[in-house]
Formats: sequence, structure tokens, C-alpha cells
Amino acid sequence: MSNNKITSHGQLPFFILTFILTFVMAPPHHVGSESRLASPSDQPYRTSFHFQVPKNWMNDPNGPMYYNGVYHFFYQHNPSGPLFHPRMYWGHSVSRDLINWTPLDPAFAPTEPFDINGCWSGSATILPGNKPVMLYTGLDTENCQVQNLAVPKDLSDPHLREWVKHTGNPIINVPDGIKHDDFRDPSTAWHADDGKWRIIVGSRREGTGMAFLYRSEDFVNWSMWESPLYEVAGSGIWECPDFFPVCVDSNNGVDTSVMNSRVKHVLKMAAFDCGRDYYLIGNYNPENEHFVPQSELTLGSLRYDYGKFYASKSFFDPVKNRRILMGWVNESDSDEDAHAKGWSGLQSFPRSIWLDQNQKQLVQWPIEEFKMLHENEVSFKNKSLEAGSLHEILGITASQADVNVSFKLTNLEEAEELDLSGIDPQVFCSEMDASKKGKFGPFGILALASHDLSEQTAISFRVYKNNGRYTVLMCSDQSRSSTRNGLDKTTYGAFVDIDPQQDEISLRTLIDHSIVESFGGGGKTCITARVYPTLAIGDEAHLFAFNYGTESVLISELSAWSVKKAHINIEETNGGAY
Ligand code: DQQ
Repeated sequence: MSNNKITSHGQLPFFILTFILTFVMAPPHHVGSESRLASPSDQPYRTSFHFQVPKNWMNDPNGPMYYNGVYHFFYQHNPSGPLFHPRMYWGHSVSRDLINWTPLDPAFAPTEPFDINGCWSGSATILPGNKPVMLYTGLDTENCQVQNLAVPKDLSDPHLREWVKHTGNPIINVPDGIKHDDFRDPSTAWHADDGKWRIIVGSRREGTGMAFLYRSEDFVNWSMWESPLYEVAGSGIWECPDFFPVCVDSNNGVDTSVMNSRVKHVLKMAAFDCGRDYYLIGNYNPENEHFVPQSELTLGSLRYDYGKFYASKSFFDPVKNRRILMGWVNESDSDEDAHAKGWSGLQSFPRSIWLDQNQKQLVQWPIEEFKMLHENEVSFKNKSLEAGSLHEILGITASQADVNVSFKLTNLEEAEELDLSGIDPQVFCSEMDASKKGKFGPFGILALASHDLSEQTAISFRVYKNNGRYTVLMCSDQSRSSTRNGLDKTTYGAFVDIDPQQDEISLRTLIDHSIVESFGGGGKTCITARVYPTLAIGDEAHLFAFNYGTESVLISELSAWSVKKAHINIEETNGGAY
């Protein structure tokens, strides 16, 4: 086990605030007042192709799975108000294409002694014979976090609308020596040659974050393994752990139980104290239950997303042999704003996820089905962006768009010398906001920009050299994304592990009214931001490519599309999108 230190960062005071408001101040069983659902003209921040609920609160993705032609997506939901409340339900929607979603009644409500105070996060497993089962955390009568099992009532119902909670619940209780509220979020199960199923559950002992490992032959009786699958001193509680294999020689995904010499394993943990989803890549041996990561967990470790993205979950899609990832994208506005909007929370656009060829990190890319929403393509090639220039991308709806651009740098020897080792890229991006000129950079795009540029979200790159090697930095600057005050306008930043001598610097950005989801370096570095423009709304939003550096850069290729509105969670009498 690693003893590596990871300390609380306090980057997202939201988590602390939420914790205090919900667990300390909220009376038990109180649920928020029924929220007002404003008319569409009052709703500039509702999205068009990101998963969200018509009203009230949504947080973590739960139990995503594919079953008999239908994708199922469940989510943490407070059906009584637009703020978090511990007495969670599992919202449920279904889709045939992962783009359009039909809402169903909640799959789980807090009704039984083993979940009466909340049905918290969990995961799906498809058992042999094509039988889905669900494991989830219940908050019992004493607010203890226990693990529960549920199965669909009728496997012939393509929607799997009704779920039956196992009468023997809870199937796993809080381990000795662990606090009653530090034990949650069972993973998807995997099995090894010995026929035993395994799951992990997030926890902590004192400040040591960990994933407890459990094994079972029948999915009902579970025994805790002698040591956690992994633990890291100082990392605080781990929520929503995920553990899955990735192919070393292919971008295809594999089922969670695949184990051979052609896979490595990924352990993901949502580190509550800093509100970040970190992952480790390593080797797993089911005989001794050792997981040996390639690197230790630190604050600078690999993350799925260096912006707003938490408590994610992946699943294997057997239709297209891929692994798909979705994460909760929280609001950056206030509780008062949540009441005014009547809703809170988005899910990231579904991403395919695979191991990079260099085996050092994962790569993510919006699922290919997104293409069905594309219209009005505009594209051009080989346009030079001179120092200080701005080029508007016209002909698309800039508030609802997909833009994919590649930048080519010549004269790289002119790059500024700067040693960025040991530098926190987010801090660097905050200090070097998009208005600060360098040589190569900042260049990139301005999303959701007002015509006078008083509002803009800049997603940009800077390139430096040190001892003959180049470092590429990607920033997402929200400091000018809205003229409103009282928003979290944290600037995000991360390195992109590419060599600009060999590779062009690519940026793909999904823009959807109040979310800007960016994929740098072909999906090696992802940054998601929530923004709340007041001017750059609807037709008043503009999109620009820009170069504020003193060296020119070449746009070798740019394609941008308007994106059609998907049918997401709209009740329709004709059966809707589904
Ligand atoms: N959200 C759930 C918990 C989980 C947390 C409660 C992560 O199960 O640990 O809504 O955001």
C-alpha cells in the first residue's frame, strides 16, 4: 500500500458547504419546498444535449448499463427540491442511442429500514444469463451506510421500470472500526477464474482513503478481503470508486471481468475533500488481490477532467465494444439561483474512454452518436492567426455547438523558456489569464462570447520550452464568462502530454448554453466548466478563434457544427424520443 500524501485542497468550497447544510443544519427527513419550473424564456442555462432533469436536484450518475437494446441511466435525485438532500432517490431514464432519453419513475425510493434515509450511489452488474442486478448504498434507520441489492421485477420489461429490493438487505454492513457514515458507493462487480465476484466500496479510516474489497460466490453473501484493494494515507474519504480493465493495444473497451495480459486496470476514486475524480493505472492480480499502480496518488495525479466533474461512473457497452464514462457536472451558481432555476446539476456528455498508446494515461472522446445532432457544418483549412488576432466562426449557433480545431506551430524554437516542473497548472492558468500575452499563447477559442467580448470563456493553450523539451498547457478561463457576481469563476488548467514538434495541438469543445466541455490533445486532457452568461445567450452568443500570443499560429483545420436539441427527459404522449 502506498503511503503517499494527498492533502485537502479546498478548491471546491461547495462540498464543504453542501456537507454543512445537509448533514449538520438540515433537520432529518426535511425535504426542500417544491421548486418553481420557470418558463423556457426564463431558462437561459438549460442545456440542449447534456443529460439533465426537468426540475429539482440531480448529482451522481448511478448504475449505467445496457440491457436488451436499451441503455439505462440512473442518477442521484432529490425529487422535492433543487438542492441536495440526503434522502436521495434513484432517478431513471432510458435511451436507444445515449443521446435522446425518456424519463421513467424513480427506480428506488427510500422506503425500507435499510434505505429509509436515502438511496445513495451504486452500480449495475450484468450476471451470467443476461441478468442485471444493482448494488447501492442505503442510509438505514440509524443513518448507517449499508450496501443493498436489488433486481428488476420483470426482465421482460424492456424499460426495467420496477426494481425489487432484496429481502435480506443489507447484504454488507459497515466494517469494524469504520465510522457509520464513511462506507459507500459499491462498484460494478467483476469475477475471476475462481468464479468469485468482487466489488469495491469507498471508505476511509481516520484520514486514509480506501476502497474495501469484498468477494462473493452468490452475489448475496459477501466477505471482506483481508486488506483494501488500495488505500492512500491523507487522501480523505473515497466516494464512487470504479475499477475496470483497459486494453493495452486497442481503443476498444472490455467487460469489467476481462483479465489477461492484454489489459491493465484503472482504479478511480472520487476524492471528496478536494472534489476531484482521480485515477491510477496499474496491474491487478486477482489471486492475491494486489493492485499495483504505475504511479502514486498525489494532488497532481491524473484526473478524468480538470474542471467541474465528479463522482463519475463508467460501464462497458457491448453494442460497440467500448467503455463509456459519465460524470456529474455541478452548478457554479448559488442556492438562491438553484431555487430561481428550479433545477441543479448536469451530466457530462457521454465519453468513450480508452488507454493511450503510451499506456501512461486514458483518452476520452465524445461518443460517436453525437454526430446525429450535427447540422450546418462550417470548416476551413490553413488559416494563419497572426499575433493578437481574433477570427469569428460564423454560420453556426454558437450557444449550442461542437467545434474541433487543430493548431500548428512553426518556429517552435522561438517558444519562451520556462521550467514548469513542480508548477500547479491550475494556479499558473489563473495567474496567466487569457489576457496575458506570451509568445506561443494564449491561443484557442472564445466560447459563449458577447459581441463586445465583455463575456467570454477562453479555452486556450500556451507552449513553453525547457532544455529542448516542450510543455503544452491547457487553460479554461471562466473569469469573464459572466458579468454576474456570486458565481464560482475558478480558472482551470492542466498539462497536455503531447510534443508540439510532432503533433498539432487539437481542441474539441462542446458548447451547450451553460456548459463548456473541452477535449485537448485528442482527448488527453479534458476540462469542463459551468458558465452563466447574461449577454452571450442564444443568438447573441458568438464563437471566435483567437491568438493573443506574439507568435503567429496556423489553424491547419477547423470544423464547427450547430448542434440540434436532443430529446432529453421530456414526457411525450407518443412515447417520446424513445
Ligand atoms: N453522492 C452520493 C453518495 C456519494 C456522493 C449521495 C458523491 O453515495 O458518495 O448523493 O457525490
